[in-house]
Amino acid sequence: MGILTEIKDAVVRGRVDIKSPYPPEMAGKPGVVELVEQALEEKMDISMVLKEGLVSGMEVVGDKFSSGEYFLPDMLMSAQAMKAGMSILDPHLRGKSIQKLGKVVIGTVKGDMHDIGKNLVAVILEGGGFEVIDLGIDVSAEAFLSNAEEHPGSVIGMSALLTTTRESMRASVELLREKGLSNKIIVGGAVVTQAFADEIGADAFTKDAAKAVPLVKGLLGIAS
Ligand code: B1M
Repeated sequence: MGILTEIKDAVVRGRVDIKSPYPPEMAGKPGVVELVEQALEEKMDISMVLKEGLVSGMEVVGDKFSSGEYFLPDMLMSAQAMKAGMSILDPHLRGKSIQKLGKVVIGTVKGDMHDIGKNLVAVILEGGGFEVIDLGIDVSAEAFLSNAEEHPGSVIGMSALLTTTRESMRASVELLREKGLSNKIIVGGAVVTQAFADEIGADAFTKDAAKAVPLVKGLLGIAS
């Protein structure tokens, strides 16, 4: 098995590290932490480790949850494994950019606790040279509004993973528009599409975290 497949498998099985007691049948075997470290030592491409290892593992977890094979605790264990892997990649994704290109205020919308994709977008934007203010999860429309007011000229980023919380995203965009704020808005997350982004009046959408940097540059009129 190649290292990327091993990382993917460890995410699917929720194996965080070699010391973890979970899953019991993998006792003593490396987890995401050791495997990602090994991939970095082998100078593997970071975006491949991210996409073909970690993110691809989470896709399998989603499918297993949809089909009833996995339950909430399984998803949680996999999320922990994914986060452990992300924390190792984090400094490599952030890069060493010193000069800030602009400010992005980002959060997962009200009612939604999913933060892995949002965190990824935040880290990649920081790596791309932006100052990122992360409001966390379950962010109300009012909180997006007050932050947009506090940081004029910032781009507002919203993430939603649930069909139900797409409506919170709509409400947040509507509130900013109603109050006449000129901040540009970028949206994303598994349930968001370009059509939905257009429908609610967002300025940009991407399903690929890596595309957030050129998109935000475009919104701020910065040449790529
Ligand atoms: Co949940 N969950 N979950 N979950 N979960 C999904 C989203 C689901 C699709 C699973 C499924 O049924 N197949 C489903 C939603 C169905 C729907 O509404 N259409 C679901 C459900 C139902 C639920 C609960 C309701 C389950 C329950 O309680 N019965 C519950 C809801 C809790 C809540 O939020 N109120 C719940 C809970 C959880 C956990 C807590 C266990 C855990 C989250 C842990 C955490 O985030 N800290 C979890 C997980 C892990 C998932 C899956 C398996 C993985 C999500 C993930 O992290 N993906 C997910 C299935 C799936 O998506 N395949 C699922 C990896 C991540 C990198 O991708 O976030 O899409 P993603 O981000 C991408 C892009 O979308 C984009 O960039 C990223 C990478 O390129 N992107 C942006 C994201 N945000 C962006 C913002 C941008 C731009 C791009 O600009 C600002």
